[in-house]
Amino acid sequence: MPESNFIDHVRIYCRSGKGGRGSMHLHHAKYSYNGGPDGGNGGRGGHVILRGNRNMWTLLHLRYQKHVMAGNGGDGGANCLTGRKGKDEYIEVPCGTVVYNAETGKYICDITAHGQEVILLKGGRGGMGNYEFRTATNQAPRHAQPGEPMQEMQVVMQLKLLADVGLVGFPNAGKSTLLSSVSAARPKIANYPFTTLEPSLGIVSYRDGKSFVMADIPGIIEGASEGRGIGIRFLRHIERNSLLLFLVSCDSNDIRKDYEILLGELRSFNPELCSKKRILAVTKCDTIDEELIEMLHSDLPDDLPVVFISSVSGLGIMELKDVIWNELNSKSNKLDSDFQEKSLVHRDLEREEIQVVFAESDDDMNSAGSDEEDGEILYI
Ligand SMILES: Nc1nc2c(ncn2[C@@H]2O[C@H](COP(=O)(O)OP(=O)(O)OP(=O)(O)O)[C@@H](O)[C@H]2O)c(=O)[nH]1
Ligand SMILES: [Mg+2]
Repeated sequence: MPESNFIDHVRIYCRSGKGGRGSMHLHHAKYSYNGGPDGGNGGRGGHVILRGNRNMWTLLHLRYQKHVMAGNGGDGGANCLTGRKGKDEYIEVPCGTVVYNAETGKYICDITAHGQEVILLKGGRGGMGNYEFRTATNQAPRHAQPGEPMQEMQVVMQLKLLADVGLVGFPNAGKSTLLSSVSAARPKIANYPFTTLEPSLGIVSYRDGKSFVMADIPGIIEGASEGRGIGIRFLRHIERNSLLLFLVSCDSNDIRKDYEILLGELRSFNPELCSKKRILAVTKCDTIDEELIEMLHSDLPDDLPVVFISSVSGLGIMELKDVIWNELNSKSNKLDSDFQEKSLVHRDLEREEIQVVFAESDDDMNSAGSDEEDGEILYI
């Protein structure tokens, strides 16, 4: 099998730059013998910054990048010269990337929007030169500060695709066929299990130019949570979807039982997945007649809407889109506006674990050696 281009998990060592030393210097010139202190401040070390990029879909570009190291700040100089600022390092990541500390497993941050920037590791502040320490009673201070040290961390980045609807079903249920019939996505389709080995996204257009995003993931089988099949690793890509579309083929012996097996596997991966809105689609209905469809109606799960569809003949596809759209926009599926402003994701993430402070109110960055750009940079 050729190596896949879909990379959704990378581990990188990151290090910010250390702050430059403040200078201890006393001015000395031909006609100004005791010219006083003039040691400049050290420059701040470079930050390691994460930046969301909507043109990226995987973490492939980081696959072979094992280290990201920002530049060190320059030392201060005589004549009150401030040291140069260390070069910031930007790590571009696709929207939907979650970052964890690799050693502790602690959640660090979540990049959800294009252009969103989060300082992963702050560069050390530059030390103050002796010019800053002059006072009326100490006119020639002979000390200056060293720069702050660098910070380092091993981080794990995981991509969780951002889609509205996630497809869940056994292998061969017709997930990829549905995605390719309702969107321009062209996932591989074939009549054998595990055709799909990596997730793909498609934009489904709906009435009046509206659209939503659908994610196709590899099929899961009974026991997937114990590692059977290709396991449930890919289920994290539907963690952010606000709606789950279960697909069960109409030739199944027991549609209700199949649905319950799928639900059970989801539950053992993450019980919260079961709190999402669900829809069941019975697929491949072009292969059975209307009488059989009527018969199947009698034994269906009753806690969710059920639609009979065929991606080949188009049967029930419009009805399915209507049901999806209504569920996506139903009141119970909306997050409060306060949360939506901050994030694109649909479901709560362990947000309480991160502390974010906006640059404007960040006083501790106003000390020597720091010259921050304006903008909405988040500090963690
Ligand atoms: N007759 C008919 N065949 C279908 C329909 N949908 C899918 N199929 C066939 O079912 C087979 C499996 O379809 P896929 O879309 O690859 O199934 P999948 O769920 O993506 O399977 P995996 O990727 O292996 O998990 C293919 O041979 C499709 O042609 C349908 O609506 N009608
Ligand atoms: Mg498939």
